[in-house]
Amino acid sequence: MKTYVVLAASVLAVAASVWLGGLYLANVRIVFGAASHCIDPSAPAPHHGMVWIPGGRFAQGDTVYPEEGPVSAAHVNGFWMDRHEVTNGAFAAFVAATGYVTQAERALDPATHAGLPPDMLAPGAVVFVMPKDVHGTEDISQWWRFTPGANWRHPAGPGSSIAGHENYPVVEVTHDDALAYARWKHRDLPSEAEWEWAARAGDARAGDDHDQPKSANTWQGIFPVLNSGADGYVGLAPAGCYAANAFGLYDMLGNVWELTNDIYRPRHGEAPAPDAMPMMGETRRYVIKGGSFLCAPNYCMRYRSGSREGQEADLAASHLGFRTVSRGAAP
Ligand SMILES: [Ca+2]
Repeated sequence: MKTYVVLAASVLAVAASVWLGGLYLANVRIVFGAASHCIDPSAPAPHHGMVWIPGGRFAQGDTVYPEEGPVSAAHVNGFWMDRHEVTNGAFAAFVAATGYVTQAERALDPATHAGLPPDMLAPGAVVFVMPKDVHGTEDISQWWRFTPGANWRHPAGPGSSIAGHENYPVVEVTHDDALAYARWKHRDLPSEAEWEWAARAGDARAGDDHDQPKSANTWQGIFPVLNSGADGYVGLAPAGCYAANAFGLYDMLGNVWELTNDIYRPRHGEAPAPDAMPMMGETRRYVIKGGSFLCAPNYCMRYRSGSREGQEADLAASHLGFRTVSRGAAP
């Protein structure tokens, strides 16, 4: 039997949603630190906020965790890509225009989720809650909580809000939600290779720099109990607060994990694992990329272009978002 706690085990980065006295403080800005200025997502930009990613050949993958290998030759054609993660404001415009209801706002069908306890069939999502202390890092239920009522409007559960956070990345969305948004924009989600090449920003070699990036929203300190906020944020950051890469893309590493359109396989070039295919009581998994603001040197060193995880298709999480691509003509 596969519970949602186990399902969430593939999601190794963690959301820093801090609850204190009932107040949601996930996105508190730390005034010290090295965060640069943030972009204005509403500012005019070519091709509706997208940048052109030229095609290229590159060595896909990395060597830190088994699922990143083997490093394999890959090629992608040129495409347009959102220069930053899709924001709450942009997603709200989509919902207002279409009436779309996200998966976390709907109850699960017990017929397709046999074995889940009733309270986990309720509308909700998984939320990171920073523990005061932990007993090792094997048991992720020490900081991940399935939270009824958590969704993109209430990313830490009932009582939390995105008010004033229109420029923050939308979270608690699933692959279906992200794809629905993309289709509404006449766009698509990136493939894993497209995403990785875009994050590589023209460097065709497999990454040999495995250090924590200096300009990205990641976790400084000892995960999951101590985050110094040295990068300027202890939780989510607004989109575009750190230096863009050479392609002009913001937050490809860190801030939120980003959904792709590729079904997760345990290794590059291998057939889908049996558990990657939908089975009774289980859900398909999709590749997510880039790590999140919860990736730390002592846990989940996935703040790299070659890192990857498999995310359950219908499981929304407080550290997971997306950006879109368009395979239109070159500029
Ligand atoms: Ca990101």
